[in-house]
Amino acid sequence: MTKKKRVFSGIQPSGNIHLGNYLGAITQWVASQDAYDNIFCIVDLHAITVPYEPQSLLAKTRELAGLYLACGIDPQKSAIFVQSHVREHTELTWLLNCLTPLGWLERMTQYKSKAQKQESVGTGLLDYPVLMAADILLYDTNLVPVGEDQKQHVELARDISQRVNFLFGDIFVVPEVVIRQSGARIMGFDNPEQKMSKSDRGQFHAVNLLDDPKLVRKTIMRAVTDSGSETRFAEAGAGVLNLLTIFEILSGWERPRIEAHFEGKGYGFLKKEVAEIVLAALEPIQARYRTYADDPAELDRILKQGADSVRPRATATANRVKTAMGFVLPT
Ligand code: AQP
Repeated sequence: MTKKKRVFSGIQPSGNIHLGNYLGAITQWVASQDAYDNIFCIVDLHAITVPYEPQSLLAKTRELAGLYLACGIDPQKSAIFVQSHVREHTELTWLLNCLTPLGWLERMTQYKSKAQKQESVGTGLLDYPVLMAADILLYDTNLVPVGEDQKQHVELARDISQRVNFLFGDIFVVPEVVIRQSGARIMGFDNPEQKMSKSDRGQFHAVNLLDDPKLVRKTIMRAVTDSGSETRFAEAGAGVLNLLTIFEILSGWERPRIEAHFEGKGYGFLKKEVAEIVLAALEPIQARYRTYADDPAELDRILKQGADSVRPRATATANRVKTAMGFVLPT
């Protein structure tokens, strides 16, 4: 029997989890559960790279764990754990820091755009991709399913792994990025030129997975579109394309069927249909989420089980790297 490929990915507990996170990342994870050996992380150490409130980090970490489960990540099939519960993530980050040229980090587009928004930029923000490389490389990861915005960071993890392999021998598996063909970049409903993002505070910018159904409907019905009537994928403006893409992923329909369904019906109908399909997807997620939110002890048990299951592999990788780099390991 061939060994299953390993998948690793994560989300920051840094705000409300939105449709972009769900469609761009989580749906891919759920779909990969039977075919691959999966590790899904709640990347709390990444969430402190920009100003944050400790109380919010605490609450959002638990909320995200409940949402992973509610969205269909099955702890019998996939490890779910909190990044800071496995200390080797920070240890490997330091080792990789000392091998990563500064220029590689300064080129990262997410760093440049996030740094512009901060009065004072913490070193952690620049170092974010090295921590992400450590996350991925610790587990001999083959595949990293992410949204389009994280592609550059996974490519950097590849560059770092290849550099370390060149300098110290064959240590790391070189990971590959997995981006879905459609839906890798869900756009803001209030501005379809900008990706849907947790840090955007616009009232009708995003649909969050735990939003009240009335707000979900209102946000989608107010989605910015052009003033035309085009509903074909190839010809649609950014706002309409975003709505069509959301419908495509959630319905599982082929494009010709979608185009025939919406032809000549106007944008009001499109928005209504998208709102219905989004609400139908969110309803079971919200119901399952409530059962986990009501049982924090069970959530803690699952997170501990996840961390305990991945830790031996992380320790083995960190020791392999340290040995190759000339460290004396403790006896
Ligand atoms: N708009 C999006 N469309 C598709 N995928 C997306 N992802 C994020 N936004 C979209 C994917 O979701 C996963 C988790 O994201 P994250 O929390 O680790 O990082 P992020 O990109 O910083 O999330 P946000 O929502 O964009 O927050 P901020 O406000 O920090 O900018 C990743 O796989 C990501 O690609």
